[in-house]
Amino acid sequence: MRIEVFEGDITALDVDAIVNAANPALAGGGGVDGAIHRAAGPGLSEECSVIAMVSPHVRCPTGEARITGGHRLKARHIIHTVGPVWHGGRDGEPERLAECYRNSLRLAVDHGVASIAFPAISCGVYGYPPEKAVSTAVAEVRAWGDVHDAPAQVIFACFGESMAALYRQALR
Ligand code: AR6
Repeated sequence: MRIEVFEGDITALDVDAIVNAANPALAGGGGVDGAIHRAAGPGLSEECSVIAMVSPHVRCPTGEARITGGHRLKARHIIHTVGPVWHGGRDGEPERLAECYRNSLRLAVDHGVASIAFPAISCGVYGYPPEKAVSTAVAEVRAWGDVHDAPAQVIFACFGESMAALYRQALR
């Protein structure tokens, strides 16, 4: 498994799958979710709207993942996962965030994805401390690659130099 850091807009990447930091309704929103929905076009919302609800307004519970087509993106697939909202770290946030990475990688492998890009899940609106989130992201991707079939290329796509530096440091 080759792990890389990319600084810039995840929607521009020519990979088999990009991961979206979504909300439980898969309704679109701000941040990376908004960027992905804008770039993918209206077909993405239509596809999300027919994904089954597991409880009122919840198509994807926190820590789980769902897959759709990439629509107008170069990426063939979008894997939507819902990160935890940070409440101080004692509310299961680290385990939920770890599940986001594992469940996304499981879906990726099941769909024959050879290259995948992750944003910094939960590090924006959801308020997860970036250093902690980056360490979980790197640890989970590496641990997955040690024991499961895995995409040959994993990219951590991030906005800003300071976020990229955190990933590079964690990967060293
Ligand atoms: N490419 C790469 N990274 C990006 C991009 C982009 N185009 N845009 C933002 N980021 P956030 P969350 C970074 O808030 O915290 C949405 O409204 C951003 O700088 O997108 O999981 C959803 O609908 C940050 O480091 O996701 C949910 O309601 C990281 O992506 C909620 O936000 C994640 O920030 C999810 O919140």
